[in-house]
Amino acid sequence: MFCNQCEQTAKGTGCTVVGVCGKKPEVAALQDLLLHALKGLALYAGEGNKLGIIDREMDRFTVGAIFTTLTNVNFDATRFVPLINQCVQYREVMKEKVAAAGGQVSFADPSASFQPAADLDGLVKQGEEVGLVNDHDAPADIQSLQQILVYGIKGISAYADHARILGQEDDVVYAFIYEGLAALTNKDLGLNDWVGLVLKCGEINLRAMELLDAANTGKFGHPVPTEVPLGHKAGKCILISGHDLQDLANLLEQTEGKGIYVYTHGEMLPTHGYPELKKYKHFYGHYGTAWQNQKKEFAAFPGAILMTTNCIQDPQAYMDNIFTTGMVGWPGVQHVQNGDFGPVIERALAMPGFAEDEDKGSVMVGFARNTVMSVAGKVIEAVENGDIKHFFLVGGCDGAKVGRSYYSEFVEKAPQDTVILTLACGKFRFFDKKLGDIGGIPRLLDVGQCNDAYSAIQIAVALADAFECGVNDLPLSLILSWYEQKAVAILLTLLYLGIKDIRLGPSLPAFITPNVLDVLVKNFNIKPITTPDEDLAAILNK
Ligand code: FSO
Ligand code: SF4
Repeated sequence: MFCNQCEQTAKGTGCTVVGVCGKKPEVAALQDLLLHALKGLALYAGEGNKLGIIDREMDRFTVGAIFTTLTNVNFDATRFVPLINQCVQYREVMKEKVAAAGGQVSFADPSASFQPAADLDGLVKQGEEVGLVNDHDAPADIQSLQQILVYGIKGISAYADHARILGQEDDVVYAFIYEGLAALTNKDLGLNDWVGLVLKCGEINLRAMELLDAANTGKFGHPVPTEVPLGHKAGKCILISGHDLQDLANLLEQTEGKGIYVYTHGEMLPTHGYPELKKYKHFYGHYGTAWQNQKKEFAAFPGAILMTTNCIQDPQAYMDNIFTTGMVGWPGVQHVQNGDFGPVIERALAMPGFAEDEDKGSVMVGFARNTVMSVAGKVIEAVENGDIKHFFLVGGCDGAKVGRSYYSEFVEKAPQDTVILTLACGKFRFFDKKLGDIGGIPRLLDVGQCNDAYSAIQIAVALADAFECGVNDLPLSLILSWYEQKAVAILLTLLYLGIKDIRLGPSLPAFITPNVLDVLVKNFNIKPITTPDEDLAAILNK
């Protein structure tokens, strides 16, 4: 196997024996094969698009299938078999439609005519042969850009899948996914073509994130400032993790009146701020911290656990209590489908629950774009009279690396006249710190999940408008932590928007070559994090 798609990749270069995440070589091979099959599908879908032939079911299948290949989503080899077969079926149907309309149906790339083996072992062997890298003969910099594109497309697909579940879709998003995947079969593209595709990936991701923002706020309302208890109530309980709001809504509806309290874990924390979710009295509080602490935290949870999206880890110690849904999978874990969480509820009722109430304080959520913009006047005044000197967006994913303590130290050391905006699971390093306020404006503002990066971008754009300057001219610095492929897509969006001076850590992606990095540094002044003291001094004394 070879996989280098996430930040914790082995030795900073690539997982080759088994994934640091727990991904087995068979699963890596099946994911590679699924992507191979999807490239073949994309060739015909791209032709179909040119002729106005759209197959919405195929589009939805495609983003969901890609979502299964993201880090920490699906570790269950058996789940890839139907996906690979369905992909080829969709390809053949599209091929027929394109042929009937007089379009091009002859492609030399092996992915266009790939036929899946009859069984799992055969598929694994096929996957080992196709591998991850598209064109071994291509120069290293082109391979690097191809990988950035694939990982960016994975991020877009995750957002597009979330958005389409709530009824928000756009042809341009699907069309780009096909365009990008099909491009990977083209050996004639030069460096500039690949740079163009990578930036277009950022542009399309902005649209995908906009759709998701519209989906979440349209269905559940704009988040409002909300105090979330970190303790618990005596009684039966369910813990929900991942990012999917519709799954949470279904769970809340199905648990109402059953004497079960629902708690969030990890990236589900910001959901407490949505009016249509917080209305449920039994939607009580937040339990635990970020994804990489789940083994310890889940093992101690006295109820059922539902994993809706990434990031799942090996659940051996609580196998009977955990359930997956959507694209998530782990061999042997019960998978519940179609929003029917009966088995999860049954398990929660059979488990002891919390014996007594415990107060562990609280945190505030709900500072997404609508809330922040509603106090824009106050914020602008505070900047103009010097009460707020600088904004930091300290956002991104968390992970297990020691170097990630940089982010908590950065927030602790940020001067009193600065405001910290945060999003995604990296916030758990400092989410419960009491940073106080500046004239009633909290110094720590939780914008939401990594899925809410659009909201943070909108806040920055609104501030730039108010100050009649560009985003790069604002007293705002982005201090980002990355882990997996959604973060790659967000980073590409920020580059597409021309955002400069981003500080990125805890380490730079293994799939970026020195030359590609050089282009990023020259054009966007992107830089690796150093130490909190050094970076704070450099930013504030500029
Ligand atoms: Fe974290 Fe995992 Fe949200 Fe990521 S839970 S690490 S970018 O998958 O999704 O922030
Ligand atoms: Fe390794 Fe990350 Fe790939 Fe898992 S997802 S196999 S940890 S690079």
